[in-house]
Amino acid sequence: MSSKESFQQRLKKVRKALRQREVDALVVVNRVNTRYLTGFSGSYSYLVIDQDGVRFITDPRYGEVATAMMEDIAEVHVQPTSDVQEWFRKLFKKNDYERVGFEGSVTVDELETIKGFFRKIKMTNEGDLIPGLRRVKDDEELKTIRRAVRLADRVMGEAIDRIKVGMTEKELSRTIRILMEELGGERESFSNIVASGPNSSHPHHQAEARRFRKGEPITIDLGGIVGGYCSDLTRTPVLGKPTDQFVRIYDVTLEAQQAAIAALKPGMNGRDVDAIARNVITEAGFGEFFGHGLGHGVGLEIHENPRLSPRAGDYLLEPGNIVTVEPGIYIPGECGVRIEDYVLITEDGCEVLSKSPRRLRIIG
Ligand SMILES: [Mn+2]
Repeated sequence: MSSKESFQQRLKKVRKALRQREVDALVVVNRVNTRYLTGFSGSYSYLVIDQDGVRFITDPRYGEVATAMMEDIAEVHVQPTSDVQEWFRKLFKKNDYERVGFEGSVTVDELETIKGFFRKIKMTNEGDLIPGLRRVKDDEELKTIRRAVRLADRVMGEAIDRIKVGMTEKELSRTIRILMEELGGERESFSNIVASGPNSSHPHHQAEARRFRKGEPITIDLGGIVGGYCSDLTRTPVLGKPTDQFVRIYDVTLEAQQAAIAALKPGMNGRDVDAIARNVITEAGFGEFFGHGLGHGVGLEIHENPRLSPRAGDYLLEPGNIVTVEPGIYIPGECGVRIEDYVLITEDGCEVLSKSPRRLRIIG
C-alpha cells in the first residue's frame, strides 16, 4: 500500500466513525492527528472531514507544499489566517451542519473563537476518535516504526561502546543526541536519559557533569524519530565488575520483563500485563522499588495508548498495538536498573522489535 492509500484508508475510517456517532463533520486541529491523516507536518492547518469530502485549510506559507501533498487526499483551501473565521462560517452555513465534532485538545482560546460563530451548532467532543485509530498501527506505519527501532538499536550499541571511566553523563548524553541525527533520525523522540551510579535510582534523571566510575551501572534511555514515528529503548550496562546487589536487581528486572513479554497477546488488558511483571518483582522483595507503570503505547507520540499499568483502562490489546515493556527497580541512594523493549502485538502473541542484547552487559 502506498502512503497515499494509507491516508485515504485512515480518512475513510474517520468518516465511518462519524456516521456511527451521528456527527456531521469533524474539525481536526491537533498537529499529530493531522500528520496521521494526511502526512502534513506543518505548524498550521485545519481539516474539516464530512461525508462528502475532506477540506484542508492552511495559510500561504504552506500553500504550495500542501497543494502538492493533498492531491487525492483533500481539497486544499489557502486562506490568510485573518480570513479563516469567515471561511468556516460560510462552510458551516452552506452545509447546514447540526452536530460538529472537535478534538478534546482544542484550547480555551480556540473554543471561544469557534463558539462565536457556531452558536446554532451542537459541538461534541470527539477527542477519542483519532487516537483510537492510532492505537492500531497499519502496515505503512509498521514499516516506518521498524526503521525507528533499528535506529535506536544502532545508537544504543554505539553509545555503550563509547562508555569509559571518567566520561561524564553529559558527554554521553550529547554523543547520543548527535548519533541520533548522524545515523538518520530526524531528531530525538525525547531528551535521552543517562544516569550513572547512585543517579540510576532516579527513573527520569537529567544528565549531570558527574563522571563514570568503575563498578557503576549506567542507565541509558533513548529514542529517535524516523518518518514521524518514535522509538524508545533502555539498557543498563555496568562499567566493570558490578556489586552483588546490582546483579540481583538486574536479574529480577529481566525476569519480570521476560515474563510479561511471554504473556503478551491480543485480548489481554494492560493491568494484567503490568501485574505479571510486578508480581515477579514483588515476590523477589523489591515491589516498593518499582514505582512506575510497565509500559506505554508509542507511535507518532512517545506516550500513547494503550498503557500497561495498574491504571490502564478497560481496553483489550489488539494486533497492531505497539507497547514498551520497561520494568525497573530503583533503590534510593544506591542503584537502579531499567530494561525497556519495543513490542508489537501480533495475531497470536507479540514480536519484540528492538534487538539490543538484554543480558547484563559488563563494559571493560
Ligand atoms: Mn518508555
